[in-house]
Amino acid sequence: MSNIFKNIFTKNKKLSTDELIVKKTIISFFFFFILMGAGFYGWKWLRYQPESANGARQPLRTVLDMNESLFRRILSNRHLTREYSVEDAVKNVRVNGDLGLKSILDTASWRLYVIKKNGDTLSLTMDDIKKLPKTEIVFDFKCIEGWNQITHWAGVKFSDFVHAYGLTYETQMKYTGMSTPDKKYYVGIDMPSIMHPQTILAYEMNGKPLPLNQGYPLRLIIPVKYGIKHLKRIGTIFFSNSRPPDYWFERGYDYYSGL
Ligand SMILES: Nc1nc2c(c(=O)[nH]1)N[C@H]1C(S)=C(S)[C@@H](COP(=O)(O)O)O[C@H]1N2
Ligand SMILES: [Mo]
Repeated sequence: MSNIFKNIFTKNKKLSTDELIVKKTIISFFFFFILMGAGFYGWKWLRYQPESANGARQPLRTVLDMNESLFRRILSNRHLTREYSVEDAVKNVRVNGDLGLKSILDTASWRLYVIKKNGDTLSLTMDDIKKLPKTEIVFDFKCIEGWNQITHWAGVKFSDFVHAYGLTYETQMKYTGMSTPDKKYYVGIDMPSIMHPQTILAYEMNGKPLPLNQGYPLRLIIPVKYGIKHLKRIGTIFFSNSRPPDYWFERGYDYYSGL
């Protein structure tokens, strides 16, 4: 036995099949234990790292942020989401979250409030929004929970909206924030994504006004993002250079949530 050990680790020695098997087994075990140890100590190390603002361990958050900046560079404004034809759109559109939709909506007094940088607030009715050019989009809506469906929406391009209402200065900032009228659901979106040519303030689904549970009277449709960012029942819009609060980010999801 001791001879085998001596032989297999002697340099340039021709080994028998049995000796080769023993040698490979020893080497495999050696690396197996090293990696086990590395995994275990790595995991222990991670557990003692500080938490980032939203509860993820800082090293993990750093990697997520690196991914975000990488994808922002790759998926620039010119990158378009695939569009489908209207016949491809599903008729029974799934209803997912209802955060911020549980309070009763007073449709007559609903306004879209847009907070400007100089402190003024625009107060817009649906008619103000509907008089802008109407765009349609049919795309594959994706939820991070793992489902997707091809859906058909119509409304006003966000980029058309901000220019029509003199919000050009605001769009020089880094982020747009949005919330439901009761402030129970809110999202923050990076400016390149909200200004993307396929991002719309939608008021129709399948050619009809949005149903209440799908965000009547106005919701965000932002095909470059996962479903969590498509805020239903918009109440207020504002702009900021720091990240606006984001409901799911506060619960550990990726702030960018880009596709
Ligand atoms: N106000 C509000 N908007 C919301 C949500 C919510 O809970 N409340 N859920 C989001 C999530 S997670 C998804 S997947 C989509 C679902 O849109 P749908 O219900 O029209 O399918 O809405 C998003 N917008
Ligand atoms: Mo979702």
